[in-house]
Amino acid sequence: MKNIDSYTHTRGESIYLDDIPLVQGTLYAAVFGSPVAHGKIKNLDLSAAQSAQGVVRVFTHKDIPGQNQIGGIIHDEKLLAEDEVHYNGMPVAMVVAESQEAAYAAVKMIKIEIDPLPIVTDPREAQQLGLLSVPARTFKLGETASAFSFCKYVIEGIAETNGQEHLYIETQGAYVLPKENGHLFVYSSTQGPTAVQRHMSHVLGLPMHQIEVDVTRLGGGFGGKEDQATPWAIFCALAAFHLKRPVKYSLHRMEDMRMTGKRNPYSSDFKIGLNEDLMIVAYEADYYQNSGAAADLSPAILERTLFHSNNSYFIPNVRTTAYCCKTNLPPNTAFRGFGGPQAMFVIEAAIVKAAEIIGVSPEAIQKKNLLKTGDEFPYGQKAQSEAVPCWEKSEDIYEVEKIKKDIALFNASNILFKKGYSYMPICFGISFTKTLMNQARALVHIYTDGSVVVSTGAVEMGQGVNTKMLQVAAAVFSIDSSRLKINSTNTYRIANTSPSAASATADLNGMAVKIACETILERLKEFVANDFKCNAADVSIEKENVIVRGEKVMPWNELITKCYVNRVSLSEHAHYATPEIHFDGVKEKGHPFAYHVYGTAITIATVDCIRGTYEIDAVKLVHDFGSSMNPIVDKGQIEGGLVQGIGWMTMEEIIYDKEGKLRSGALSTYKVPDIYSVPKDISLHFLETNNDNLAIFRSKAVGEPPLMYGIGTYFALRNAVKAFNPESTIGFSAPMTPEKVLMGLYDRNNVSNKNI
Ligand code: LUZ
Ligand code: MOS
Repeated sequence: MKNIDSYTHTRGESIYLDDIPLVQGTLYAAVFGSPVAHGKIKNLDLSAAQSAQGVVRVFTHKDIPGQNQIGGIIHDEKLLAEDEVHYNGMPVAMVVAESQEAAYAAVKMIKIEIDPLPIVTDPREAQQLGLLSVPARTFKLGETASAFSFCKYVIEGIAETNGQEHLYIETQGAYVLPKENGHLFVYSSTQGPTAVQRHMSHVLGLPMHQIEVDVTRLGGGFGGKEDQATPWAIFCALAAFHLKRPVKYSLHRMEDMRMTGKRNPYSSDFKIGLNEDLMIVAYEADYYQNSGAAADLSPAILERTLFHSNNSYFIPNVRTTAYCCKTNLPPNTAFRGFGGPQAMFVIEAAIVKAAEIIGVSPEAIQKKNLLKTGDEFPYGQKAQSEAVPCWEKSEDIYEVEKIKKDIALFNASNILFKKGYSYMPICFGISFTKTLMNQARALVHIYTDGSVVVSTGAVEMGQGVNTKMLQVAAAVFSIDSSRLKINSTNTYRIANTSPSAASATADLNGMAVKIACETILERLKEFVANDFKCNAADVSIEKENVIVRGEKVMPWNELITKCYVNRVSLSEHAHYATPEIHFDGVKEKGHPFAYHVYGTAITIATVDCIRGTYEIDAVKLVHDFGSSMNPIVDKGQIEGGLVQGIGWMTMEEIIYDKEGKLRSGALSTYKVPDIYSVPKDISLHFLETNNDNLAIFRSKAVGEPPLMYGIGTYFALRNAVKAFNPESTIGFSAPMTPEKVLMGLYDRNNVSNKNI
């Protein structure tokens, strides 16, 4: 099925938050954020703002009727500051005015006096000071201490990854309409409609049934709207609640960049032990996660870091510890991969460093240690499928030996340009790590004309999930896609949704759609069987025709009309909960994932050794799709994820100064991949596998895994730098910006990105 949004997208007719026709009387909100990163509020002077032209009212925490609390996992985050501020940009007050311009103008008139408190921006420093949002967690398999003593090689090091700005094309925003009897209708650009509803209910002191959250689609989310869409919706709701007028807030890009959290930066220590056959025998890592000023989703992200410490490798002895370090930066949050990519960078760095010291190629170590079916992950789950087929297929179809020979030849005959390559195998666990979140619901109605409407908890954010939902219904009913429509995601139609996240949205909601459609189909078949005096098993629907014992007896719409006339229900609401998964957070063991997604990327890059600039020549992928439901949609996810991963690993550089002020807060200072930074060649091989029956129609989740292919780019570039300067001490600190490449080429102590 073609992406159902393609027609309106290409014509510019798709409706995003800012396209919703305004209701008369709409007011506009703007938030005043703290100008400093840490301190006690001595005085807040709102008088000028309050009397400014067009201003209706200025709100502070004192106007909150319920609890001033929006912390999702732990209750450590206020919607509006009370006595203290914890990061630069932390909301302190909100202006509501007759126009967006008036609201912004009044925000500038707010005066605040703050007694400064010490500012911490570095996660290791925070850990030293005991500033942890949650206690540290440790995963263990085997016994590392004794295992290291048997290793021929033991290598230690440090690996760091910086944050990443989500840069969804549509910024955060919401539009809240007060209805009768205290009912609030909420348009929100959120991945988590229920999260918005739940927190709004706490802050306003309203039962959840008073709050209806509705989402047609997002212009991108990438995790940035899993939790952090919530405050903007509550700001609008708070004003709508008091003023009984519609209130809208669609953030300016620079407000969004300054006030919202990003991918968590990590600084990590690793220790890897290998035997003489290059088998990895033991691995230890300590992850210092920069969580920012509140926990937000960081504790869950930290957990996923621990789940992915071994990437695609089997390691019999593992000890990993992760620290959720509290700093004076905006609370960092979910971002495609959710802590997994950060862990995978560390083990890849460990392998590359080990290879250099031992004097072998990294792929010699990588290949030897790939996961096989039955291997145990450090958290107790046994692999139900394996990393080997993708790797072997990539060697085979991409003629790797020739690639290596060509690169060697190129490097031998060029002085000013050098090429490097890398292998990047990936393994990503599919399911929310919190077992309870792995549930979804769907509502399916067939109307008397035979047309069908489907509602689910899935949020469309460009990933094509709505198209997949309709594919499921079309397949079960065997009807034409023109009969199908998807409804907006709405908390009145579908309650208690999990956010659209964890790559699991199509699986969870698709399974619910499948169950709903199958239940209706059974009723339809029973009706026909009754009518034709046969068994339901003798009845089928094929391409819009009812078939009884091989014969067409009536078309779809006639069937539907007859069922209606005979009072057969044509609607169903279904629930799906992933079977088999569980996790014990005390023992840190269990079976948290429905299945794993695998793949391998081979990356080739060229460095300009005078300028430090580079190009990605090719990324050649073999990806385990199971059996893709929609290869065009899935290819889009692979390409987009890859380029987003390359951006994170190369040019995207978030810089906070020592005062906790964002210095890369605009698109002029924060470079994201454009069409020119896309690899010249992206080859993609669809590997078909059929071991994972918890994927919808065996079509494996594809949202997050491809981002991690981008990690290969870091190592390909590093490899090219080493080809120019074998003595280079270039370390493992992403992003690999051209400046860092240049310093690596000429070996001026590699400078880490954390402190400027
Ligand atoms: N969100 C979440 C996620 O709440 N739990 C997860 O396990 C997860 N994984 C990936 C992305 N978002
Ligand atoms: Mo996400 S990082 O799947 O919201």
